[in-house]
Formats: sequence, C-alpha cells, structure tokens
Amino acid sequence: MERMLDRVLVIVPTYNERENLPMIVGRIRAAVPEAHLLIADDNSPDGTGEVADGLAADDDHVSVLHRPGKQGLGAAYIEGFHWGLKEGFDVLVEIDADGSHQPEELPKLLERLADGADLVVGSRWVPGGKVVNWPLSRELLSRGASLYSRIMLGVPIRDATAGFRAYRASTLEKIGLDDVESQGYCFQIDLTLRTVHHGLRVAEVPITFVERTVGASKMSRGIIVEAFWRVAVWGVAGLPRRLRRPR
Ligand SMILES: Nc1nc2c(ncn2[C@@H]2O[C@H](COP(=O)(O)OP(=O)(O)O)[C@@H](O)[C@H]2O)c(=O)[nH]1
Ligand SMILES: [Mg+2]
Repeated sequence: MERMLDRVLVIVPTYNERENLPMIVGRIRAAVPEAHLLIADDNSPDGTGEVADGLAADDDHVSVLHRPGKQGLGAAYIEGFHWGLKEGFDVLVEIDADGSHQPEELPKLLERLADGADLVVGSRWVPGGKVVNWPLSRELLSRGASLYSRIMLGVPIRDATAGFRAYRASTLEKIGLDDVESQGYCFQIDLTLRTVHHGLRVAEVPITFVERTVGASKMSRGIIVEAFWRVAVWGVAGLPRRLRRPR
C-alpha cells in the first residue's frame, strides 16, 4: 500500500543567516502549518544557532540541529534526512533560508508528490519557471551546470542543482545516504542521479526563485570545482550503463 504523505519535515540549512531565519521560519509555518521544521546550522559565527534556539523555544513545530562547523550544504542535509527518517516523517523538504525559495510555493510541490512522484524539484528552467534579481553570471552558471549534467549524466532534468525539493521518505531510504560524499551544491545533482538510477519518478514544477536581499551567498570557486569534477567522474562511471540502455 502507498504510504500516506501526512508527516512533512522541512529542513532549512543555515550558515550566517541570522537576519533571514525568523522571516523564513514564519513564512514556512504560515504556508504549511502542519509541517515540522528542522534548522540545520553549521555553528554559524553570526549566531544563527542562538536565533534558531529562540525560534524553537517559542514553537513546538521547530527543532534545531547544531552541527560543529561549516561542512557544506550536502552534509547538513544528510544529517537532517537521517534525523527525519528516524522520527518517521513521510516527506522531507529542502529549502534555502534566504527567501530565494518561496514557502508559498511549497504546497504545489507537495501536491505533485502526492500525485505519485518520488522526488519533486522546484525548477527555474522549465516553462513557467523564473529567476528574479539574478546577475547574468549566476544565471549562466546555473543553466551551464544543468546542461553539463544532462550531457555528462543523461539525467532528463532541466534544473539539476535546484535546492527547493520534496522527497518521499521511501525515496531516500531506497537511494541510500551513507555513501554520499558530495559536500557542496553538487549534492543536489548527486541525489537526482541516484533517484533516476533507481527508476524512481522525478517531477519538475516551475518556481520563481528570488535572489536574497539580506546576507551573503556561500557560492564559491571550491563548490563549482567540486561539482565539475564529480559530475565528470560520475559521467565516466555511468558510461557502460548508458551504452546498454541508450536514451
Ligand atoms: N548548514 C549549512 N548551510 C549552508 C552551507 N552553505 C550554504 N548553506 C545554506 O544553504 C542555503 C543556500 O546557500 P546560498 O548561500 O544562499 O547559496 P546561493 O543561493 O546558491 O547563492 C542557505 O540557506 C545557506 O545558509 C553550509 O556549509 N552549511
Ligand atoms: Mg541563496
């Protein structure tokens, strides 16, 4: 029998987001009042962890995972997923803390999951998807990363690095998290690839991505380099599979 998708955990990774966190938590609570929130903070020097503790003290729908130091978005999500699976949540959502992903669009992602998808990606690069206030350089980087992933890996996804997603718990259990090594944003490509390889259903729904107005991006050269080489390695490793089953 299909598992009911009643219990939703929204995971918010934070690194130096103290000014954004109360805003995003308030918007998530309003948009999906039944959902539980888990803030995964990497011991932010700006005190985001204390702000998170304050929010959790005021609201029994909010929990905090304090991690020892900056270890990348991927590691924060893996620990958050393990926490959520152990607690028995049916759906695990990824969302940025800076307001780029609009919580008001989350019900649309959850509906698609309930309709039968195993992973729903909030996509900037499908018809109807948009980006607001991004410099051309970031748009080219994002579109380029998705194109590179499609060519190297054969994944039929327009927005492979998208960070606004909803996973069924069963998807995460099937794909396995213990051997995920991706640290930066290529974590998103990694999990997409695993989901596709397991024959699971990935759906993209258009979203409007709004660039942050407060705080700074953590995008770095190291994150780009990691994604570039990992995708190349996965691409070569996956060649026999693609030659056996040409798309
Ligand atoms: N816990 C944790 N969160 C991170 C880390 N790096 C980025 N984030 C969070 O991931 C989200 C996306 O990062 P952001 O800097 O906005 O990236 P951009 O939107 O691609 O420019 C934000 O909520 C960040 O605070 C990290 O190393 N650890
Ligand atoms: Mg951002």
